[in-house]
Amino acid sequence: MKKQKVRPKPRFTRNRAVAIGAIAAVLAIVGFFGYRALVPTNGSVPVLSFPMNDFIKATHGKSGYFYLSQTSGSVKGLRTSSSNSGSQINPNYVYSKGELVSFHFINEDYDTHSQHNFNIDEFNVHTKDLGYFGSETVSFVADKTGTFNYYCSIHPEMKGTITVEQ
Ligand SMILES: [Cu+2]
Repeated sequence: MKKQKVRPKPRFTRNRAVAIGAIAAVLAIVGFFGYRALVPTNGSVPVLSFPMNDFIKATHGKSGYFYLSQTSGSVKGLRTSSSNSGSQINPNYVYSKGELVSFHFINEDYDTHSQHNFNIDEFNVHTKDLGYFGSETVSFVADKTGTFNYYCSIHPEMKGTITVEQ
């Protein structure tokens, strides 16, 4: 009788590799942004899912103070009337209900070095007043539908909307 060779069970299954990758990604986020970045501002426990990441900066130009989206290429979280990519002034964001959203906010107001902050009242999002080149990450769960304002409490002209769709 021919002896059948028993194939050893592979140690690294695809599923295991994916799980290890996911854990590594979470640890990388914690390492980079800190534990607080995983706790949504409108919750108390960390949410271990991949957030929609939006990068937004506060700056100043000829037209005054404004927010500028930092988006290269197409980002699902950023859908505006004009286009889907590039930097946009006071952009209007659109999300799906239930999404975890992370805003990475940075003060790049080279002109005036004024302080800036980033707020969305309905989701309890309030950054500190950040000085020049200060940055803060805030995460929230888009758990209610509607259109909400984000704004800088120091400069009334710095404002845009966040729409959460069903
Ligand atoms: Cu401001």
